[in-house]
Amino acid sequence: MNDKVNELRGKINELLERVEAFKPKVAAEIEDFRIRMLGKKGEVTALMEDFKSIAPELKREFGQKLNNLKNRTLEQINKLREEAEAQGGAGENRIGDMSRPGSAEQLGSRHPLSLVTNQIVEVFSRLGYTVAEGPEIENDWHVFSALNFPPEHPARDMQDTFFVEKNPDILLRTHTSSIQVRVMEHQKPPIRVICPGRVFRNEAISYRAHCIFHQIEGLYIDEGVSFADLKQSILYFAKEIFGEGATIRMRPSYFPFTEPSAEVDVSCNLCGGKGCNVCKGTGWLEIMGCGMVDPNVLENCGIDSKRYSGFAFGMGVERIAMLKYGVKDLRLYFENDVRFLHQFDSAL
Ligand code: 2U9
Repeated sequence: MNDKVNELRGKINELLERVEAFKPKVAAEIEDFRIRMLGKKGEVTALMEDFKSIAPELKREFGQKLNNLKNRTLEQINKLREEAEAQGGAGENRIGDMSRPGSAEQLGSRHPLSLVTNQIVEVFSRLGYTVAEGPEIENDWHVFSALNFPPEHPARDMQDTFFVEKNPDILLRTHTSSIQVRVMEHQKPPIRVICPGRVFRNEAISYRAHCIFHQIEGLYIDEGVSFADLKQSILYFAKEIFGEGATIRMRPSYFPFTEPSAEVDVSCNLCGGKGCNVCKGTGWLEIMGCGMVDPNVLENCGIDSKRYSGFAFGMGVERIAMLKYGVKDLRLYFENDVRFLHQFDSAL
């Protein structure tokens, strides 16, 4: 008799463990489990039958144990059914096949400014340029004085430049030209560098201006570098970025660090040069400034201006990306709204 009682205790415990450990892969398994446990020929039902023949003094203990087993089994089945419903298995009544590969997480995409920067750097690296970087917090020499800015130039004003702790010698660079100055101070020609980076100007933020923006500048110095080399390099760049059909024109301009200087326009790729609202009817879009490095700048950086000449160019990355992707408001670049960023998922 004792053997029978012990066997019954063991069986109840074993079934309880199975109930707790039951983890269905598909919802149909829940119903199979219910039938196996609580159906007419189920294992819990069979124990209820055994209970009838148990000694009266043990009925109380076993009655409680069996009731507990039956209730736990029902609770577990109901809980699993609810979970299966919540997992969207209502129609098909599926819990989700645990062996199926997980659903793909949405991937991030490259920021349009990074995309354009990488493309520009790649174009110039094909022409033999290497990337150079430099500090964002600079001194007056590398941002202004070495670049031939006169002492009273408006860019040196508090209105235009951020000074660090009101020290007139420590400032946030207003252009990446300071990188090229540092390169020239440390390297002998030939020099061919492309310099991407963040720059800072004390401007009110609007759809077309921001106090932080990105520039890419290039510098090429060697013996016998001419304006014709500059023109060909810029034309190659324009065709690579805006398409084979792109043409350029140069308009005379002025910068303290280049002489002669020019603004570069590319033919409007939207209207094919006929004139539209993007190019304001002119058929041309302004993309960069450039020029032959002023001999004073070469000398300031320890390069013999009688032996060497060079050209330099500079462009705003936000502007190039606006023209390439039709971005209308510059502030979008800094807000990181995923609805904006995901539009560039498939961009190169
Ligand atoms: C050295 C010598 C010369 C870099 C140059 C420009 C012309 C230019 C602007 C374009 C739009 C800046 O982002 S922007 O506002 N840049 O027009 N930059 S030539 O000339 C240099 C640089 C370094 C040592």
